[in-house]
Amino acid sequence: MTKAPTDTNSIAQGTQDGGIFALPTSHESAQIILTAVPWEVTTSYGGGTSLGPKAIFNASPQVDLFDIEFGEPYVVGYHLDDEDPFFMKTNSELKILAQSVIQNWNETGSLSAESKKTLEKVNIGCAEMVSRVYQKTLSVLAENKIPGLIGGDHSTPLGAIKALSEKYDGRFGVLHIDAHADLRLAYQGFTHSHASIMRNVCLLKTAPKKLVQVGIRDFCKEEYDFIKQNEGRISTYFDNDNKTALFKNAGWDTVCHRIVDELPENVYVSFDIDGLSPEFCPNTGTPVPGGLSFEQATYLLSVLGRSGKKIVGFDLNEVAPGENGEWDGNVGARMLFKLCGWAAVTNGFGK
Ligand SMILES: [Mn+2]
Repeated sequence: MTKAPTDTNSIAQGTQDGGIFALPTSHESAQIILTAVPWEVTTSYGGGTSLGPKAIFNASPQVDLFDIEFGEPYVVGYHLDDEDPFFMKTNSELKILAQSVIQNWNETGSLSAESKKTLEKVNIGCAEMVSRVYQKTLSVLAENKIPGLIGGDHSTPLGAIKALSEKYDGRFGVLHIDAHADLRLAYQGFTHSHASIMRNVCLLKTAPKKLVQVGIRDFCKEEYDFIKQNEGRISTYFDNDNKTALFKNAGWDTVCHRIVDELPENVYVSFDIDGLSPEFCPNTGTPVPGGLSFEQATYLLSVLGRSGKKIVGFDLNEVAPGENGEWDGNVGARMLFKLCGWAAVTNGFGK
């Protein structure tokens, strides 16, 4: 079932006086700048990820600021910028159009002339979202701050990764934690589908030189073949292989070091919450059994954080609160705090 998002849920209408994690920060003083992109236009299954940023924000004051793994790097400031109203407004408009395209396709197996026009309109709107995220990320990077994005569905970080690709001339890697390979070419006709994000990353003019995927357990033959054709450039740690290693008594520490060793010096982390076991994200758009435990994911981040490599940016996406879902936001806020913390530590902030 897909719920139509409303435009009455922007973070600006949150109930708290403080910022995210109840930190009294400002854009000027903070070293990590978070951008909310409440967007789920091409969501194909469950809806609600456009409400993810608000759910994470609302749950965030619960997170204790002292962290046993990295102490108190939050003192460098994690600031959530005011939301660009374009995202929520356009998301509401385009999601209805995208659903009509999906419905036409599902019912007839092809697209009518009218649906093709609608599809074109959706694709143009999605390209505008990517462009806004790109411009925003460029401006954060120009201030020598670390960009973090809160989705929305997984189509949202493309513009951020594009900005980093240009800054580093492709000399960085993407650590992609997800249930899905997200390597589909224009899924359901949508150029900027959530299911195409990493394919679109690979298609960037200056693409990151390495993509390392973890937790992947839902993918089609086309995606599997694409991974095999791009050996060296793409390393996929399928959930099946990771679990087999664990069942045969390899330690998770060993698996994590293998994963992190594949990454270059500079790392962007793209974290789809459905990489975790569904018990940690019951309302996410496309949950899949299996996946990482919360601690396996945070341990992987800690191995990365202690490796001497640098987190140059990150996103957390596909968190959806559901009907009365405080839990998804709670898990999301805690994972976001870990991402912010390791990004701060690996950039030498807060030491
Ligand atoms: Mn996913």
